Amino acid sequence: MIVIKSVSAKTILDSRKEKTISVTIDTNAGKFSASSPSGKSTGKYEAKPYKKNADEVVKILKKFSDYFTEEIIDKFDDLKRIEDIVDGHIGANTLFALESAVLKALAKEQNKEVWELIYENFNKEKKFPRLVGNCVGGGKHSETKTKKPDFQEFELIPDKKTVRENYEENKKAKKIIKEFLEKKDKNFSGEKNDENAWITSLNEKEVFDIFSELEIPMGVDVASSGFYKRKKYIYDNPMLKRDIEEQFGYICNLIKNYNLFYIEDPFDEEDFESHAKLLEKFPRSLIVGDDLIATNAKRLKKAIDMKAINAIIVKPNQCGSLLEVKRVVELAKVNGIKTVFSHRSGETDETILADLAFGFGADFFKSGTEGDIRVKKIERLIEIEEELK
Ligand code: 2PG
Ligand code: MG
Repeated sequence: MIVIKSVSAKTILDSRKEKTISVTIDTNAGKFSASSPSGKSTGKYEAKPYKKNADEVVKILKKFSDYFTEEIIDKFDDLKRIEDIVDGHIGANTLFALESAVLKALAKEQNKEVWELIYENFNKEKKFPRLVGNCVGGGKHSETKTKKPDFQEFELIPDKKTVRENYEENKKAKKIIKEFLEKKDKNFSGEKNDENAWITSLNEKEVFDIFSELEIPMGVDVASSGFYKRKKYIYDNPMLKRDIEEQFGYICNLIKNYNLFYIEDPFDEEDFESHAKLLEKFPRSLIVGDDLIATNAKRLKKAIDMKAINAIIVKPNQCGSLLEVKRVVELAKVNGIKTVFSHRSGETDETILADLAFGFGADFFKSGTEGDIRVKKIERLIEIEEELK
């Protein structure tokens, strides 16, 4: 059992050089730290990352430091005690970092790995998630003076037996895609975006054409709320506007023509109806809700009732609370909704996402294929995999 003696926080820089938060707790089992990532294409329904801002939260948490000393934490669900104390005072990023640090302490004290605090009710069979690897990027994650795809992420989703093999496959494929881009994109400079995906001036169809050469199941994060304004999807490459129906038709054509396996946020975050229409038409593809659901059990319930999606992105810092993550995963599992645990575009070297994904029995794990902080998370999954062999 864990007793928290004190809590402190500091700001650190994420991979985009923006401020985020790192929390350290001092316990009877030692000191433990964890940090939180942050998103750029954030959904409207995400919980606020901070009460005001990261610096402010450092001060607030200091005030709370002594409040935790009475609480005894013995199991995952005891995170409730933490939430009861800080609820409404610190924001989602800080809560996620704090709860992550608590889980690390608890695992250590019980001589377990973090995933072992969770898996019994969720992943008894110890299955590993399949990697969703961001290979080419556009949208809000790619800074460029030339054109770029309006869609945010083009993913490769290999289906080999192990995480290691899928990771190797993604790395190899990313190099091959680079060669294609060098040939087909006269503006290609070899630069990478926020998530270490290739920056290109091609549009989404041209990227899919290239991907089709590889015969690896492919996916896309349209992140369409980012370019939906006044009832129109505003495209830049080429410049045109699509109304809701035209967007629906366009997405259907892409799924058909390119045999897309995975489609995230194809429609605005308010538009459950279009998602439902799409799922009805393509029940064998994964229609994935990210901004649409924002790791929120209530919104997931609505999506289930409306048959709007068959897969959901789980980003713990979208809601902050790991108990909410648990509720979301429970609801998803009971209703046959696949779960995709996901990194954020602004990341830190924190790897607890891998433990959470494995513990909760995630079906997929979305992360970049390159860049230390992204690779670290995949390596943590591989470590768990190889330790269990
Ligand atoms: C997404 C994510 C991660 P962000 O939209 O799925 O790839 O981006 O962290 O910027 O919300
Ligand atoms: Mg997304």
